[in-house]
Amino acid sequence: MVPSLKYVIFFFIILFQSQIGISFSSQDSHHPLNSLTPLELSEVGSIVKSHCNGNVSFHYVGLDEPNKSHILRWISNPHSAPPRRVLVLARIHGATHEIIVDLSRSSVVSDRLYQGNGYPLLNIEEQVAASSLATSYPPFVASIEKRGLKMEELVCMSFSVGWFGEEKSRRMVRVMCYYLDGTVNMYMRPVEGITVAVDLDRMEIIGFRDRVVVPVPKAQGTDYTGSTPSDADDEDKDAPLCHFTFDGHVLRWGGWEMHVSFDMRAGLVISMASIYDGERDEQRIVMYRGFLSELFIPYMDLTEEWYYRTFFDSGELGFGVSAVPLVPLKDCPKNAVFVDAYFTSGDGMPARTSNAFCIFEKHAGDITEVRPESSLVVRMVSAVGNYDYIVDWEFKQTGIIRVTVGMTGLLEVKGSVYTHKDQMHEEVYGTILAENTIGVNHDHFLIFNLDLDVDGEENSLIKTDLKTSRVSRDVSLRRSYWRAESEAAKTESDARIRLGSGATMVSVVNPSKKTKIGNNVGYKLVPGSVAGALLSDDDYAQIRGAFTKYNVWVTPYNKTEKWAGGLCTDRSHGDDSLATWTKRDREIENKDIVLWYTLGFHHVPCQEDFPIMPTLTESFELRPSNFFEHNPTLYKQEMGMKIHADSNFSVQ
Ligand SMILES: *[C@@H]1O[C@H](CO)[C@@H](O)[C@H](O)[C@H]1NC(C)=O
Ligand SMILES: *[C@@H]1O[C@H](CO)[C@@H](O)[C@H](O)[C@H]1NC(C)=O
Ligand SMILES: *[C@@H]1O[C@H](CO)[C@@H](O)[C@H](O)[C@H]1NC(C)=O
Ligand SMILES: *[C@@H]1O[C@H](CO)[C@@H](O)[C@H](O)[C@H]1NC(C)=O
Ligand SMILES: [Cu+2]
Repeated sequence: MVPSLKYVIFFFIILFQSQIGISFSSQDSHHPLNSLTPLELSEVGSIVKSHCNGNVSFHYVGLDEPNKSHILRWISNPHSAPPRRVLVLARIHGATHEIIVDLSRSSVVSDRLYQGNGYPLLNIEEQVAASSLATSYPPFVASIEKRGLKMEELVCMSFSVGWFGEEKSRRMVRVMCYYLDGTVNMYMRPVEGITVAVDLDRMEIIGFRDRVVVPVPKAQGTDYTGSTPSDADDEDKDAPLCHFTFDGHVLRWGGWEMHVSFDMRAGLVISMASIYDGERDEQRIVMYRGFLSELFIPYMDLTEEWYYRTFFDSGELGFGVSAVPLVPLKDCPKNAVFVDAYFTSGDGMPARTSNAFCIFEKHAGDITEVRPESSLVVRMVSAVGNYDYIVDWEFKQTGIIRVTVGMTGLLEVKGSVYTHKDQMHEEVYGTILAENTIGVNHDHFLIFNLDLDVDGEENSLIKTDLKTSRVSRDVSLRRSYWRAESEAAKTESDARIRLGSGATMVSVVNPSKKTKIGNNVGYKLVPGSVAGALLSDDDYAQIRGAFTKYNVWVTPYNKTEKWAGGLCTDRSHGDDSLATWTKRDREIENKDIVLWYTLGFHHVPCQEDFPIMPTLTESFELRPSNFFEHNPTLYKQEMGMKIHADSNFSVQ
């Protein structure tokens, strides 16, 4: 949520990286969905700089992905590779530009002024620059002195400020400072009561208010030791060596084959995941694309210094940029393979996050028919401000895809005058966790973009309701039973689903493919925590985060509809978002469709979350449902490991 020390450290990594230069050779494969290499990023940087005579700041650089039809054509004919194009969101003379660079032609092919509301991701450099303005601003210095605090013990950070109905908003942040002086755990000692607003384009302070003096929480009891050895270590002792192959992008394991890439906004992107069906002797596509589209974290405190905290961690800060280097044995088990990631920093130079992903085979405790089930995990950890999100994409031999999000880290706490619950006679918007420390209530909503192509592109969403029926005496001695009533969603409005109340099940089927005994081939969504939005529809935060209103949405595939909170999310008005796109109520039956799923929960902090939160884990699954003729692992056992040698689907 909030730029953290890690950001500051990152900043140095970037500086360091720009010195090293870019001698990395790209991987052997030339898959059109491959992550942008440092060489390509560097080339994009110089093409854009010369295109606009230098004065440009970079906010997003990512693959302008080729049309799906072109990718599918390329699979059968590797000579028809689509052009390698890159989307750049840049700020030039106070305006946002959407620039497309064609790397095959080394030129800018289009440069469009972004006309919508909202601004692109904040880059790290401007966040650092804005934060450092406060400490040299005389009124701010006076406020710190008034509180009896030492300037040199302050660490300041920039917070995005949301949108509250104003017609035209400028790019700005608010700077919030924390006090070290005896703790390494800076988030635990907020300096409350002071508001510093910074205009990012002019890089100057445009607002200052010292409203109220609140005691800074004590340092005592806020420290924790960051490194605890992973409990995964023990269970790995007898782990066999890797059974997967990975050429830098294409991952093959246990019949699964997929493409793994990195985007500075989304982080990990899984493409073209297919699974070998031994019975049909065929590699069958399941998911064309899967990634975390947005994270929305609104806080519930109405005071002047807090009300605006309604963060969009992906669209405002970048979930990929916030990836932290994974530490072997601590963050990933010993059989893991690590992958570096590259992104563009604000000045257009490539920057590296080493060990941004790890890939490993996991031998789970889950037992399927007495056989231990193993799976393959692709992991990334993003430290978006105070929280660490651990995202695992796990692929099982049973055909199940499980996505797990672990959350740990530090709460964003608020300083308070109270030292005991009995003193509180006004609303504090949270829980008192320690003396002078309130953990403010908030939500975490993570929305995934899941372009399922179950055995081909044309799919339908099936809603199944379990309904109780009464039974009359002349039919049976039973008085009731339940039956499954299924219906295909015809248009987008049929596919907006609130889970959790009643027995609704959701699956994606291929209406033109059936099993031998006649069921439609499909995959079902097994949801995890299904918290829904509690804010009113007309609350500005909720207008921007309206995708939280339903747990499930379906859209027809459209490659520009990627980001649930819109392309330019910072200060957005909610008019370019999943909730507005679906108002067109397009047809989605027997079409190439995208399933959107929101994993969410409400967080009422408790004392055990202080000073560091024990990992909270939530997950969901995509599970084959009449996709195979029977349990696919049984067939694999019979066939031995034939699967491996034979998988010959796509690439290179
Ligand atoms: C990609 O598809 C869109 C819409 O279907 C089309 O307008 C566009 O020309 C296509 N682009 C390329 C490079 O084929
Ligand atoms: C670059 O643009 C900014 C904002 O428009 C302006 O303040 C600055 O003076 C420009 N710098 C140069 C070197 O042109
Ligand atoms: C794709 O989505 C964008 C944004 O919603 C829309 O403007 C565009 O018309 C859509 N394209 C197609 C081919 O439907
Ligand atoms: C794998 O692909 C190669 C080259 O396209 C082809 O010659 C070979 O027969 C394929 N093998 C299988 C098992 O499909
Ligand atoms: Cu939380």
